[in-house]
Amino acid sequence: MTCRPKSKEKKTQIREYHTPDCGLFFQAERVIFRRKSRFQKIEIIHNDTYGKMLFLDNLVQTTENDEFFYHEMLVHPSMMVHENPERVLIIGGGDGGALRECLRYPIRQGIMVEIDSEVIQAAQEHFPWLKKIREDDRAEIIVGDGREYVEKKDAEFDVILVDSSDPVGPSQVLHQIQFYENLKKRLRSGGIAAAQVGSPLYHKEAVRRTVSELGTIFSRMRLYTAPVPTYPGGVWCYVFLSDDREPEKLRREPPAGLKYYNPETHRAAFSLPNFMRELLPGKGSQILP
Ligand code: AG3
Repeated sequence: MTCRPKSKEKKTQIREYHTPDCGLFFQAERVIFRRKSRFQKIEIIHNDTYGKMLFLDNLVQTTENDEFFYHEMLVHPSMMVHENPERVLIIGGGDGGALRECLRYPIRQGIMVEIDSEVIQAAQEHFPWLKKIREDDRAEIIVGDGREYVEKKDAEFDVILVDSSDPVGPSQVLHQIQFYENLKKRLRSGGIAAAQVGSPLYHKEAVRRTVSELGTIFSRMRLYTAPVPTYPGGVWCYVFLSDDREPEKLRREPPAGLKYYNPETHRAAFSLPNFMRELLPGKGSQILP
């Protein structure tokens, strides 16, 4: 089926290049917010297909209509496997989607450390969930550098989630081995961490390097995957990191109201296609028992 463009009228488009010769474009019915912060260009547009969309330096981060794929799969695999997640830390994730998913559980505290206060402000104004999070006493939002936070603070967490941007560019420090060494020190025993690690197609070498390094820090490093329609290549990679937990044992019923995550999508996420097995150290299979 071919689709005709909506109108001949010239509207603003944001184009995200995935390689020098391909990418995705999104037509802005309205530009809702555009500003350069100390760290990056922040834009929120309204697109009739995806709703409100947040871009940082021209890279799609969150859209109202497909954010659930990404956030549910970043958060729930770890939260469902941990025995009793009470304290959760999120590094990055200024739009609040990851924190919102954590607050579906009866946790005691969820802390989000985001470096760019202007991302938080813009998201709070334009994405409905961040306002609600602000009213939840269990949630704490800190404006600060996540890398320094895991290095300097001595707090400990049951689950730590890294919701950074791509493994290339300004977020690169959040994909480096030193960051994960410090992050591990912030995990309580039995703790689990998860992180997004990029596209298996377009960030292949970065994913390969990250998983190989993480395999030296955590005894259990599992690569998993989920579709995210607006991200480059439509398929995204995450890692599940722990010293003693395998991702196969789910400890509770999933919270109500999820749109993507369930025990079957959980299992399926860890079953890797061949080209992704190739990215693993030892190139092994990691099919769950
Ligand atoms: N963090 C991962 C964004 C990766 C998108 N990459 C891209 N469009 N090239 C998303 C933050 C949402 N909480």
